[in-house]
Amino acid sequence: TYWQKDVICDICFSDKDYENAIKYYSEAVDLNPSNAIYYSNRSLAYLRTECYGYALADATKALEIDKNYIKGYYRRATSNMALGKFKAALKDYETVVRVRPNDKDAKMKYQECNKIVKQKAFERAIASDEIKKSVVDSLDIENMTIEDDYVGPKLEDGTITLTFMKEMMDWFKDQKKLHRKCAYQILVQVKDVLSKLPSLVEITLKETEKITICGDTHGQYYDLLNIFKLNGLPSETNPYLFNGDFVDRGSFSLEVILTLFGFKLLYPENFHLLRGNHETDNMNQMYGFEGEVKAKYTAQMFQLFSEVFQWLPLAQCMNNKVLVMHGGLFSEDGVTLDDLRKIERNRQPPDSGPMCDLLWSDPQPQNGRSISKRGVSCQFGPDVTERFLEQNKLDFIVRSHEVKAEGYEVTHSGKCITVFSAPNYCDQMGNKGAYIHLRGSDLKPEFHQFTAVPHPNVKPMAYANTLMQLGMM
Ligand SMILES: *[C@@H]1O[C@H](CO)[C@@H](O)[C@H](O)[C@H]1NC(C)=O
Ligand SMILES: *[C@@H]1O[C@H](CO)[C@@H](O)[C@H](O)[C@H]1NC(C)=O
Ligand SMILES: [Mn+2]
Repeated sequence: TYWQKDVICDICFSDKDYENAIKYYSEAVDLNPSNAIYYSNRSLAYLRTECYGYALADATKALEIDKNYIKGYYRRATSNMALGKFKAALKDYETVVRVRPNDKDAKMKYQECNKIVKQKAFERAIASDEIKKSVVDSLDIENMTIEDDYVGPKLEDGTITLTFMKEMMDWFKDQKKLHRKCAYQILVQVKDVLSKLPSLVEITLKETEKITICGDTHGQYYDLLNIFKLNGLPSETNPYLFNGDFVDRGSFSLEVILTLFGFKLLYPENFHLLRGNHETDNMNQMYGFEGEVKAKYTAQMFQLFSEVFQWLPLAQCMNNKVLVMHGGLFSEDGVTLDDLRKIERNRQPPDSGPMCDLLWSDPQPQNGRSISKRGVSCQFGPDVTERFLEQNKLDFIVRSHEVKAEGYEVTHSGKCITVFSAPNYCDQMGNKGAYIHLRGSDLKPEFHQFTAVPHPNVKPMAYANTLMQLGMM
């Protein structure tokens, strides 16, 4: 009965078992397709599992059934916010304020969203005014003084050393702040290094060499340290590839990204970073990284991060056989490695096309392509993967972007591998993390799993936009 389903679904939500909640609400929707609450509640479960496209569709459906259902407007607004469609979100908050003029909460949400819409309009206005100047040109790093009472790590002659990296990691572990001069030194140098890389990085692993591929880390600094503890610190003989989504959600994103950038500078040839969909302005504004940088440093430093992120490469190919990217394959057949080499990546990702797909798409079990559950890019089936690999003479792809219970998943007959390295994602998904070893001798993926370690008491999303916090949806 429906009653039983309601009970089951309440349990699902309290256990944060969103996948099951979605399953049961889907059954409820099939049995009774005219109940707005089922759609609206499933919309929330989709929001929590980052399926913003589906969340938007369900909220819209709930409002079609009952246009006076206030929660439906909130859910649709949150979905649109998550998709970076701020004007559409504002319209829904407007409706709620109109219907409930005395609701303080509604008014607050409306104002928050309105602030973002105005800010975006302002940014667009100045962007078209003149070619945007780099923050680097307005910095006077040489002249920044380090106060005598700062006893943390410093660069020697502006150079990163292994000693500096070890000191910085310990310093961060104790929740201390790196001096802003050092942070700027790292950012300016890493921008220079990244901007010289191609959009598709191509490397060769020798017979005896092995690389470790990690997926999303999402500001989980203590879990990143745990990866280094389990798998060894990066070095010339212990190369790593981190496959995007370093920041947002976890509240130690600055610590994660400065550590990764530091290693990139220390071992430019043996430490690799690819861009994820969260190394972008829209995501950083909603999911915490912008807020975190502003809280710990300044808005100007966030601007520089944004510039650096635009230079992160988009894909990496190993021994001409294994292709790694954050999201996945393409909305159309026929994309070649040469097309990837030619992508002008120094920008915020467009709404469609190969650059968008590399950062956003997901695999699906059935053949063909479908509309993305996220509302951006597409989902691609095993046949799509097969054709792409064949055309480009590749063996398989490795991607990240989706939380997996075991930390990794092998799909498309072994030709599409997902790896995710943020265990117990957002402190609530209960998943394992994983990383992959790939050896030059056979290029066979070897999976290593790990579980979450404790972190200081700062909750995930602590710096996120208030409209994205649970309870605000
Ligand atoms: C919908 O979710 C709310 C919590 O947001 C819960 O109280 C309610 O029981 C759910 N309704 C149904 C029909 O599942
Ligand atoms: C440092 O600042 C002083 C005073 O603003 C200026 O005169 C000097 O040129 C600056 N030095 C450098 C290296 O930019
Ligand atoms: Mn992602």
